[in-house]
Amino acid sequence: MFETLTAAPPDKILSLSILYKNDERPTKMDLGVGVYKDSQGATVIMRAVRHAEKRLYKSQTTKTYVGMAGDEGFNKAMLKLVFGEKADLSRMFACQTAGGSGALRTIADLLAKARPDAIVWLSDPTWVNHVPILKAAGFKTATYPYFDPASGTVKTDAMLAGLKQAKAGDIILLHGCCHNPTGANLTIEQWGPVVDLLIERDLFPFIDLAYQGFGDGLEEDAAAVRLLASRVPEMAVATSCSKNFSVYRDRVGAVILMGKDTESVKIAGSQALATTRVLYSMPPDHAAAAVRIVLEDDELRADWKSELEAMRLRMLNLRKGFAEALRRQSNSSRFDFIADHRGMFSRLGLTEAQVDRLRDEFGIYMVSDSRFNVAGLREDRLDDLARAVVAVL
Ligand code: PLP
Ligand code: TYF
Repeated sequence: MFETLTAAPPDKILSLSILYKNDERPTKMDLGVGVYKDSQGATVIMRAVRHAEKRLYKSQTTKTYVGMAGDEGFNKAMLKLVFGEKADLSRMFACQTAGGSGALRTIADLLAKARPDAIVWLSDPTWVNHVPILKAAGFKTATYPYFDPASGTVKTDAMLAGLKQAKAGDIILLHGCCHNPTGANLTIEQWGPVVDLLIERDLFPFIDLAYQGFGDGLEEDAAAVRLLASRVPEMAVATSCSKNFSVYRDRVGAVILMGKDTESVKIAGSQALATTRVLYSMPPDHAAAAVRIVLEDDELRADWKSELEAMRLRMLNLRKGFAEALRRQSNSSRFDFIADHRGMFSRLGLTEAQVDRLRDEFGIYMVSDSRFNVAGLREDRLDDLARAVVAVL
């Protein structure tokens, strides 16, 4: 049986962590995998989540199955987090999934049942797992222009022109905020024409929202999704709690569907659950229950928000500090875009050979496309890093 197989290529982001771990240089720097780290380099459990876990430990009396859609309190809380406290949820469906990745795959499978011949359009570039997930669901994919490396911004005109190549009924995957890997995002004003085009051309929005709260703030990062919800007839959103609740390994996210009416979204939701049933039957409970406890409790929610805001502001400061260090070391404004970007990542615009040199000569680890994790930067080593970058230019 197994002799028919050849080894799968390694995940190019996750495999960096292994290389980093095996590097014995004390000055090494891990700017690879997208995990938030504090100034000590630690990925701590958030205070409110810790509290909620203790509460859960004391109050939970059974580990029996929760249900197909997971924790319904969690699902409702996620809808409110994404669409706002006062949102009309009558055309919405949500179910808990195993991480944002589980949500992406569930939505992909659901859309493949609904419209198997559609093409899914992805930003150029996009997150490494988008194409494999969509291909696994049976979709053909195509790309629309997105990032302009010369200016570090979104090429909005080219993006709109590219999207015009899509046919009615095609699916457009968009990053709701904090674009991975580029860090370049549409302003809310720039979203307007994109939404107009989706409506005019009958294109289906599929939003990946993995970093709500890491960009401009919890509400601000949901602005594009909320704009879409106010205008398009239908859409799907894959959300993740991995980053904003720091519960990576516990695997919590949600599928959110918005339908034309209550009845159609109910049907679509039942098909989403039929999809998860054949994938893993039911989602894991623990951290979803903890997230629900945090979001339902005024005090814990406030504490979670303030810790998340501190994380966001730390990343913003690191962006400014790193852009300034690069300005000092390179005597140029070439890297100023880093301070304007949002979320966990930006790309330095280095070649693969230059990224290899940073790793081999300086012990600095980043993805081969020169994407670095902002949260992996150390305040006290920004100039060291900038010097190394300039040395390989
Ligand atoms: N989408 C994007 C753009 C991501 O960067 C990630 C990464 O963590 C995910 C989705 C899914 O993450 P997870 O499955 O860990 O929730
Ligand atoms: O892009 C990142 O670094 C995060 C983490 O297969 C990640 O999204 C990376 C690769 C992967 C799963 C998660």
